[in-house]
Amino acid sequence: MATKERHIPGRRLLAIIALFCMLLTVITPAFSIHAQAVTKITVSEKSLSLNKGDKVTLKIKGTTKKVVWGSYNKNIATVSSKGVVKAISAGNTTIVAVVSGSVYTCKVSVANAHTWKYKGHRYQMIDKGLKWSAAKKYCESLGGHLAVITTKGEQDALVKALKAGKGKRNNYWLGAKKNSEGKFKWVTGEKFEYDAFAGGMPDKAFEKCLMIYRYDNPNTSANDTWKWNDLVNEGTYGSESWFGLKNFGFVCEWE
Ligand SMILES: [Ca+2]
Ligand SMILES: [Ca+2]
Repeated sequence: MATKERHIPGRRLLAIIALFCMLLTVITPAFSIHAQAVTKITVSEKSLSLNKGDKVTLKIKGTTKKVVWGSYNKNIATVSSKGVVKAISAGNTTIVAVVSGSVYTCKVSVANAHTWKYKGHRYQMIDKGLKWSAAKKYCESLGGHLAVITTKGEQDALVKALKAGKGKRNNYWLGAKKNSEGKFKWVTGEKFEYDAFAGGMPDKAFEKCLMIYRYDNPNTSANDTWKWNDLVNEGTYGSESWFGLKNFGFVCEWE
């Protein structure tokens, strides 16, 4: 009696599982069709602003189908079969991805990178108005770090680039920040011994980040051209129009 009672729920369970499986078989294709109909296919970036030599990987979202990549102008930027865009020379082009006969696009603008080399290291000035902390991450995302200027020779190479440069910003971030004791530390851990501070700088405990002036700031009595200054992470000094992120760029360095 007890055995029978155990068997009956067992069979019912099997029957329910079987029915469920049958239902799944019927329902699943319907769901797939529905999913395909509503999933929008997109390119991971609608537009890219690159410097000559930059490489960025584009991805197609919303499909697992074969993607064929192409570039309207391969003299400006090329794209590999895996969606790796390489900036070749200054200008504008469009990268296209063809999926099942439909075309998806990403507009690419390439600028002449302002790069230079010194003792085997590569440097680049980037005219993007980022906070110091974001600029630090940006250089790291490119496999480098904010520039760490530890000798007069390295500073002279930077000054030469600023003199000759196409960079248009008043101020550029460098890779040092004050620690809890108010002492500047380079992001690479190199010793902070050499410096090229403007007269009277560093001057404020709350200004934790290091920048270099591209031109003389007319609001200070010292000649600041190509000299260093401590400033807040946000790149501002009160409401002084000399500062603010729109007047900032930064310098990346690669070992
Ligand atoms: Ca360095
Ligand atoms: Ca300062």
